[in-house]
Amino acid sequence: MGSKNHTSISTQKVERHLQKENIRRLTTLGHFGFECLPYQLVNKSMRQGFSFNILCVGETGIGKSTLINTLFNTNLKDSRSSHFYPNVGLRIQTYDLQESNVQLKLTVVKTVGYGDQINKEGSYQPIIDYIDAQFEAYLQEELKIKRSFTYHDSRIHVCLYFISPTGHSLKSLDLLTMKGIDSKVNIIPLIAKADTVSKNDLQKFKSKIMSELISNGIQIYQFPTDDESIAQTNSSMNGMLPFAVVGSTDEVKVGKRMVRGRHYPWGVLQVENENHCDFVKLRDMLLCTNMEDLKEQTHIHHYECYRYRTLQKMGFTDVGPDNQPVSFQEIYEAKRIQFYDQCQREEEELKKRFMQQVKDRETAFKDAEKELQDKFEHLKRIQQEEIMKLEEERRQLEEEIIDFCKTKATCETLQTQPCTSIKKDKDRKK
Ligand SMILES: Nc1nc2c(ncn2[C@@H]2O[C@H](COP(=O)(O)OP(=O)(O)OP(=O)(O)O)[C@@H](O)[C@H]2O)c(=O)[nH]1
Ligand SMILES: [Mg+2]
Repeated sequence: MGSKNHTSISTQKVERHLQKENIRRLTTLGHFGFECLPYQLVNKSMRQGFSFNILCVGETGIGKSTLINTLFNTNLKDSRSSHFYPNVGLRIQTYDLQESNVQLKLTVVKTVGYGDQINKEGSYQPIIDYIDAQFEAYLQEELKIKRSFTYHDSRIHVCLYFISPTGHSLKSLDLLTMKGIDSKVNIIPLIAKADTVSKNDLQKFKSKIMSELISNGIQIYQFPTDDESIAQTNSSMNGMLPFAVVGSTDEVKVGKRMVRGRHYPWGVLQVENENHCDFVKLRDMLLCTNMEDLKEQTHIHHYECYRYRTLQKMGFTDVGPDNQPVSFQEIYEAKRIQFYDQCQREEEELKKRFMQQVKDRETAFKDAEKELQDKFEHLKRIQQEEIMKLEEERRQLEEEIIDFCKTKATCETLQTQPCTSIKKDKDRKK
């Protein structure tokens, strides 16, 4: 009954749309062949293969590699990370997987050293930078004149965020990172190593996490509910987030069967048993039901936001100041003129500044020259005065010498005169 109602509402919507667009609906008679279009698409996709890019964010040793191995039931050979990296890094690995005759190019990006630093400020920056770099690479490819049709799209389709099984609450780093990336990537939060939390605690922990995410305004990925066939499953799965997962590739014997699980002294935790953990739910949601939606959301939502912001920053817009549509060419022309004007203005400004600098230097040189000249004149004056003084002293000395000589001569004359008169007197007495 509900489904009938839904169909009639969508038919009404389509009718209204057709009327608005002035399109006539015709019922075709006979076979044309375009009913096979979906099969053509399926065949083409099968030939081309699929690609999926997962980002795993979580502390060192939280179980990222084990979970990815469990998801794809393979050993994707990954070395363990050290706890002593000074910064957070990323390890990127790409694999070609095949299931039946479907090829999947899987890229797994994992954090390295996440949460190990004492100062965790900016720990999420390398993650944001990586996501943005993939968007930028895609945008650059899109803007190329000669585009590559074999371009490998490396945009991140989903971020599996591994939460520590503290049973308590989210760490500030979890909140900061998720807040930083929630507008760039579809986040699916996971409680890692959920086998370490009891069933009761797990429920409380899940509710606590969700309420913390909501109160901090963090947007996580919601499984879509617009497709009737999966709406019910998806909406019930939305209510079970964050998924409590356990990873293991070990085969354990349960009864007569070998299952993947973790063997404990008190029993076996079966990874694929929905009563034991949410692993199967995650795998179904991620790989079976919503992989295409995750990719679509990445393209039409997250990438679109990045593209919009980047092109707007570059000055591109769809409408002019008068709210009329403008073409790419018009914007390019306007930008070119604007750029040319700006160059001219900057050149003028540069010239002016240069001239002013030259003038300033000239004035400074002139001032320095004048100062030097004044100093020189002053020294010259002092020297001349010194010379005149010396000349005067010399003249005085010479006069003194002359006076002295005169005095000396007079003295000598006086000395010789008495002697001669005494001698004359003596001669006379004789
Ligand atoms: N109890 C429990 N242990 C797990 C689980 N998943 C992984 N482990 C164990 O945790 C240890 C680390 O697991 P990894 O998968 O290497 O962790 P990782 O996050 O990839 O570690 P790095 O890449 O070194 O950062 C291993 O000993 C795993 O066996 C889990 O769900 N439950
Ligand atoms: Mg690992």
